Amino acid sequence: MTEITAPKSAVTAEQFADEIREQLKYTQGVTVEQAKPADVYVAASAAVRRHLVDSWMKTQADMVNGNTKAVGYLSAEFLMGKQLENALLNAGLTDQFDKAVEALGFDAQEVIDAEYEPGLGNGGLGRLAACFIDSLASLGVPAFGYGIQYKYGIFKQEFDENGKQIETPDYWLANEEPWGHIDYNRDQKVSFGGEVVEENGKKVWKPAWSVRAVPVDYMVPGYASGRVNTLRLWTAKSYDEFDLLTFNKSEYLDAVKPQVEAENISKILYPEDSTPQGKALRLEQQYFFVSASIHDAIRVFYPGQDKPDLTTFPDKINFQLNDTHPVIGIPELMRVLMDEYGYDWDTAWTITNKTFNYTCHTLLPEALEVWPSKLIGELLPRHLEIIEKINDQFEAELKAKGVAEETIKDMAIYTGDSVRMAYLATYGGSHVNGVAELHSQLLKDVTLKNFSDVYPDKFTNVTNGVTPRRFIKLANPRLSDLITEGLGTDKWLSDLELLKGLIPLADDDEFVKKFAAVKQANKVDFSNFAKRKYGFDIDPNTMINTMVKRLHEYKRQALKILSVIADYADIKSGKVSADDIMPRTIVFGAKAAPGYYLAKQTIQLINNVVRVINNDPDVKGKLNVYFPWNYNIELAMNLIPATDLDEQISQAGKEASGTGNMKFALNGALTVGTLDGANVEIRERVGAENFFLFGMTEPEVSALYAKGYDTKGLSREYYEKDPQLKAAIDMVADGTFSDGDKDTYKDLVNDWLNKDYFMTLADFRAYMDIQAQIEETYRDPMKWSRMAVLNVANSGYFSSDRSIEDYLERIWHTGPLK
Ligand code: GL4
Repeated sequence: MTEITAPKSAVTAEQFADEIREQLKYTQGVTVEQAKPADVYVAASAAVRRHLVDSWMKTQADMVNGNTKAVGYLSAEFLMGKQLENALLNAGLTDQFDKAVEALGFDAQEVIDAEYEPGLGNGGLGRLAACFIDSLASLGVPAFGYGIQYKYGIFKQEFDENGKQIETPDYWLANEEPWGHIDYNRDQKVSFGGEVVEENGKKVWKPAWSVRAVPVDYMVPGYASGRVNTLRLWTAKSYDEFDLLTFNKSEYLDAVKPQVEAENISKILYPEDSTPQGKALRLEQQYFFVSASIHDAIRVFYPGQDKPDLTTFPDKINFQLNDTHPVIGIPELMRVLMDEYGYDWDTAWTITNKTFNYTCHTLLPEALEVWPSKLIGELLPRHLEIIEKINDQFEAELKAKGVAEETIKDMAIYTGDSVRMAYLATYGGSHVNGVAELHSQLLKDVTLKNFSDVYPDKFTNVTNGVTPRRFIKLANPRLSDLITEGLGTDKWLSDLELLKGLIPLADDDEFVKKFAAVKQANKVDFSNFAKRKYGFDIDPNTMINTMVKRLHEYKRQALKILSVIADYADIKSGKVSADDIMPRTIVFGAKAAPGYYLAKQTIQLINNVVRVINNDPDVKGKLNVYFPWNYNIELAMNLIPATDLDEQISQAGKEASGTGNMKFALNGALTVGTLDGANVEIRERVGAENFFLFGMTEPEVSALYAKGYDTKGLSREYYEKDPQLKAAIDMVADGTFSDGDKDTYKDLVNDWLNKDYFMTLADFRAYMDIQAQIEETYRDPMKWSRMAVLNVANSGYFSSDRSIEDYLERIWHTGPLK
């Protein structure tokens, strides 16, 4: 007997069909006969939203009336993915929807597909925020996600005829968006610029201009918790709708200028991942959403109170700073407490310190935001003063602790010229965490070493996780059913460690065969999806070998493509017979930041390797490479369940965690990877024998830097010594992938041979060797599938529910609503 615990609404399919009809008629004004799938999508979304409203209101009321501290997750990015399927699942309406839509004469998948995917994030960091608010709601913890409703999300990626990346704007709000509810009556005023003056011995900020922050609320339904939290994304509106004076002078276009400028603030998501641009508009965005959110939390938790007792604020809500982007919230809360509510500095500091915690998501020094003081001073003069004073206090504290003068200088939050946001966050909040064990350790040992020496108790780790609802249940229904069958319960969806119950089934040939059949069916599905969406002809009987993530040098897509080229070169030169090759389909997915030159060159190279190899009859059916454009969550949800082998091959010590790695392991792909980020913990759990490890370790990387690898051009030695590597690089240089033009990739080749900061060449041999071992293993399908089952069974730890439980215990010290 299988125990089913998934939520199931009492509403029947017939009733749900009626609700959809009602929406179509009374809200959208179309008959069922006139309706298109996109109309039904809007109607069904509105209908399911109605089913969530009561829980949503009750959750809000309980949050304000109860004594359970809430969490405010402040994040510049929430990469939510499509909403309808997830909302149906959590509302217990999936079956009813399928039947209702069919009864109305529509195809359920077509209706689901009509939703346009919002891209309000760059990659892992934004997707993590989405997984976290899903888990908070599913655990019943009162929480707000606070961010920005960008009008334009991450750009749409296209490839031109030369294989170059083209970015086009993603105007995701072009059609009706049924999920966000704009709440004009809960707006906040956010001000900028001007000056600070003294009035009666008090500092008074006289801003020069203000924008109206209007919340757009998204329900965040929990899975089987009965709770629905709120994602509140702010949109910027102008107060000066229209300048009549200017208009009367008949300068019509100038008359709307203030409105256009104000609304610019929430216009566009910055497309850099891990490489921020210090642009004024970005600081405006950060302050805009953080200031609105802080004021919103005060409004929510002290309703109708003119003189609230804000010393209790940290007992009402804790703000998690998702990377450095919202760190301006620290001086903002100080300002609000002192200037708006009259608290003295010390009281304000105590409240602020208890309210904030900071998650660092990187090890790349260039990703830790540093703002020019001049810019902050122009935009937020009062905040700059407060930051200076925080820095003074900090220096005094360090001095009193006996920290050396030199070290104090190194630790400065405010250097005169600039403000270091990571340092401000570390000092200004109660806890700092990294996102995987290795990452947290390196934060303490390297990136924030001085801080960890002085404040060791602030530092902790919370390893990332992913939501099993979206990334197993919705993405991989076949595997979900098999897991439920194998465990005799579907409870694993809210307690992912239950997957451990599958361990004995790895020795059960029948189960392993069923598992292999699931993978095979998923591969066929993906092949059909890729045909439909991209026109690709992917052979589902080949190994599907995937590398999807942002294009960044440290992630080393270059290593993967060089290995493909090396294999190709071996066949072309006759060293290896194509018949001896194990048929493989390599799938890339990656966006490059628009200004990231070498990353864009790498994209161009991959596309041209695709063009050359896929059209070469010598390797046909053996070596195929595809690069579907515009990698997004929809593609991830189709590709991950179909993947046999996942690539996590970053240079050790550079990937903070990774979360794709977790999604793949949970979907029964094997990983080839370095000892980096969460790979370390995945390997520990799934077992070294079920993970393809290769490459230098972090200490080995450091030692090689010390020898001058990148400064003395040591990579060239690897090139000279390894004929296979040399052949591959030569093939890039000689124009094989650029119609004979030797210049196309010269900068890429030059970088490999003279600098190679991320040590692609140094790890090449180890990578080729492990790939040979992978082929051998794959030739034994039962062995491979057994290993894959063990990956699934042992990856339950990587649920974002577990991450949130760790945050609750180590950082937030709160829990579910009573
Ligand atoms: C990132 C890290 O690069 C990535 O390893 C991590 O998994 C993710 C979530 O913690 O955060 N940091 C930045 S910046 N972008 C990311 O995706």
